[in-house]
Amino acid sequence: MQIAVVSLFPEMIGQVAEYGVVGRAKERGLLALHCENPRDYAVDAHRTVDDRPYGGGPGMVLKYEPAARAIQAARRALPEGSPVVCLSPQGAAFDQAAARRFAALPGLVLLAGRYEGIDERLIESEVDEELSLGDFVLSGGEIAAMAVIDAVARLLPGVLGDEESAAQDSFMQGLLDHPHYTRPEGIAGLNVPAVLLSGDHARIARWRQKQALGRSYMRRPDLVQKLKLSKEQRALLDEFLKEQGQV
Ligand code: 9D3
Repeated sequence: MQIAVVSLFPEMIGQVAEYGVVGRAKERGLLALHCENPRDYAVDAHRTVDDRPYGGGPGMVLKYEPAARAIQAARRALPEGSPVVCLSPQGAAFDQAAARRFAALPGLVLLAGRYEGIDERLIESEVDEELSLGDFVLSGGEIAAMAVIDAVARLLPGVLGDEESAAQDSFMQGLLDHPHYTRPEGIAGLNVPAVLLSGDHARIARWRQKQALGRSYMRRPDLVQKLKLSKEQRALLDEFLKEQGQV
């Protein structure tokens, strides 16, 4: 897969490709990253990429022309038909379904904004989709683009080992993970739940499912609401809530 990022801070994007899963994907030739900087397409003496907002107000706006040229250059470097996705606070929520959708493409252009915003005409004429990481304020789209690159790279065939891939699949059942423990058995007056030391794999699986359901219900009721719980899952959740003194 090829991903091109249009950004005024391409050095930031380079960082994500130096470590961990994304680094491995690049090394193995499964992912290629390409950056275009609107600054390189600014033609005036000051290489201007921003200007004051029409209608007044604080901050500056990313200008149409240099950014549009950078997007065009990014498109030329990528397979025909690669969509342009803009990272912006106005976007729909980026989620695992979007990551899966992108991982199935041969190419993807990510546009990371800076300043107070982007000239809306750029979005109208060059952008296929706007995505946000959530309801909090970042200083620009670069960190969001890096998050998308990381989430997509892990889904490319051959990037994760078999075990990691299987774990990822089971995680995406739409529930939060169960708690994890490692040695020592006791620390800070806290012990590992006895069931995890029992060697009884069926009981352990049942306990983990119960914890996953219970934590999801407590912390992310929206996730549980989206699922159709089986009879067994409903019983496990009831058991969890009883143990918590919630029922
Ligand atoms: C404080 C400035 N805000 C005034 C209402 C507007 C604003 C403009 C630009 C807020 C953030 C940004 C820069 N953010 C992104 O480019 C961004 C982002 C984010 O801030 N939160 C979550 N996801 C994303 S994706 C891109």
